[in-house]
Amino acid sequence: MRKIVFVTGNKGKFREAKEILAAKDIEVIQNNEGYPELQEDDLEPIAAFGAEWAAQRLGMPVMVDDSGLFIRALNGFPGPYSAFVEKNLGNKKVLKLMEDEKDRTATFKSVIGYCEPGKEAEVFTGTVEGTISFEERGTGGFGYDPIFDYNGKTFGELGSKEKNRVSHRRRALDKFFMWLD
Ligand code: ITT
Repeated sequence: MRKIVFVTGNKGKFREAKEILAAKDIEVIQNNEGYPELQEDDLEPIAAFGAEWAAQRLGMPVMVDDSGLFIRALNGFPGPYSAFVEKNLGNKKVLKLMEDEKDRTATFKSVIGYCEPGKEAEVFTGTVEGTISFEERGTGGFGYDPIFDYNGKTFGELGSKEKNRVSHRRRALDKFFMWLD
């Protein structure tokens, strides 16, 4: 079985990746020592740099997942600042920012960076389109899941099985797996 170290401090991301990759005979091991996150508008260079940095440091095949929520009416905010905004503002304040907005479309994006020591990183992007709900709904998932509405249910209401079938992370991991194969 292939072993990959997943460098992330986010338990929700790790749990989902583990569930998705278990079906593919890949064992993922969590490492929460972090990596330097570049300040960029796009997630791809952040994931590529992080994966290369961590692979060099750990001497093992490494994956990282840089993700974020891009809200159209807010010109893509919080985007690459999603972790900071979640920690310091939270879902209620994001909903407040969206109070008067009619266009509620948003994109969840996940970029998997993968790197083997001495090689260059590969990146795999997955997105899913939805809308920002008017209130938090559901207790499943993590982070922005209670305010991300996908076809009438938030990711917080969907349950992990259903979310993992359609999510941005699933789509990025599918591309990664096809490449590994
Ligand atoms: P690591 O960098 O340690 O992996 P992080 O939580 O800091 O963890 P990011 O920098 O990629 O991760 O920030 C992404 C933010 O978006 C963070 O607040 C996540 O909780 C949130 N997020 C990412 N994927 C999500 C998902 O599937 N559902 C809900 N929120 C998500």
